[in-house]
Amino acid sequence: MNVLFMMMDGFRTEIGAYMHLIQEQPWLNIKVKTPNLDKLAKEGMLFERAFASFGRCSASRSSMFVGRRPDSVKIYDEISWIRDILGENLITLPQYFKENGYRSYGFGKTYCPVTGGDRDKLKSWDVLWTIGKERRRVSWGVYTKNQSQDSPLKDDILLDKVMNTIEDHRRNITNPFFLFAGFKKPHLPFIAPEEYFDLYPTEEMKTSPNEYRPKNTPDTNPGQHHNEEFFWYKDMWKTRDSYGPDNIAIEPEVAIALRRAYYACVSYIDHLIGKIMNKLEESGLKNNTIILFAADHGVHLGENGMWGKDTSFEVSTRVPMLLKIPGVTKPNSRTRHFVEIVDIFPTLVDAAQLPPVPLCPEDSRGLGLCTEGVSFLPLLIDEEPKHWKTRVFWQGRWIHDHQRYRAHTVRTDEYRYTEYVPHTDGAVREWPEVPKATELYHKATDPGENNNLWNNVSYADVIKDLSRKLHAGWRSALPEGILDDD
Ligand SMILES: [Ca+2]
Repeated sequence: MNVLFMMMDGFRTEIGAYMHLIQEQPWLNIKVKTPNLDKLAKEGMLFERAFASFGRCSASRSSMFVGRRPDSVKIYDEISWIRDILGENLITLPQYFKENGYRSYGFGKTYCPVTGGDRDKLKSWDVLWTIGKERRRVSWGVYTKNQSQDSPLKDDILLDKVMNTIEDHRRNITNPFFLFAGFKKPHLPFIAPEEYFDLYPTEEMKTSPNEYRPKNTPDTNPGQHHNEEFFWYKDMWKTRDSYGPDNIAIEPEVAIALRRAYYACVSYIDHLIGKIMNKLEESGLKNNTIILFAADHGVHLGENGMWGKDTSFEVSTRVPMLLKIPGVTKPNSRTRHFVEIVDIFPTLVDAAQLPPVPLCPEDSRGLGLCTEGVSFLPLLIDEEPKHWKTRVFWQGRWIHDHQRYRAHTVRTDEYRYTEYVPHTDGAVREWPEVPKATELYHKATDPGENNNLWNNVSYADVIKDLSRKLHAGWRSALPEGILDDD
């Protein structure tokens, strides 16, 4: 069975097939146009509640490729390299497939930084093509036919690589493939061909429904982030001042233009995915290829008064996930059970029927192969397993008074709770008695996370319980039976 893993860069859960979830994700744009992804969702399983392990590329992707959580992988920036930290004996997801007889292809944006993948050329990949940096001066723009001659869009080049690889396998290669296609869009700059802008007339575009800081946010605002990537672009410099340190909303016409360009990129990507799906179908490989569509994190487009990724809010950490395993997934199936990006490694291994990846011990330093995730194959086989995890975790960062803090979040069915604690290069072994700051949102009544209940006395017991669960960590949240089988 082949594996085609398509990973998007900063893609919110905005696919037509997710729009039934607007009550619990009020930031969704119901007018998004993604016919090809909707079709893929109909063919396989849609994960309604999938989460990244961190709201930014480097940490989230490293965690996904290694199958462990950010405080075990210890990568929070675009400079550090996983093997410098975790050792040369580390076995990554593509490497595991490669070592098990697969031909592994790493195309596009693989690890973060974008060139980081080069350093893993021999170990993880048989064939590697990295996407390179886009040198654009504006935050968004319409890509014209003239430009296509001198500088094709990176994702168009990626598309060619993927199509040619499928064709090669159809013709010549007998080994199964593990093909990782890391798309560049819809990450900034929001540049897409004109026809995709036409799908979103300006007059129909709306600003985000909650362009404000959550109520009861203290002046020492832990939810605030310092990611200014929207303001690196020349056309955004004049807006930077009005955005300011408190993350207040930007001018409505700028917001509308950016949002429109973002959705144009989403529909452009959808179109490319349609082409890949058609190619798989034509080549006769669709019935023996596992297809996974996911994203490394989301992005704020004005929600919670912010622009950009890298926060603990769900608009930054909740990701789309669609999976089709021929002969296993039931068409048009959905699950509400929680899944996390660290689950991808053991799940794909399980789906391809390779030897399972062992569960990591509490401290996995020095271990080449283990995972802190859980295969979610049982959710596909039996949509209502007896036991599944009832909480998930993600991490983030915060800088305050020149001090670095780490954000640790636990998400249950009912709440999102976050503690901000002094930064450590690794898992927190001793939690401070009083965190520097906390956030609590009652997801059941406040899905958009607009009212921070951190100091509301009537939630004191809830906070106590969530804090205990957060400190107990991922092992305490494993589905029953996993630790016993270990
Ligand atoms: Ca990213």
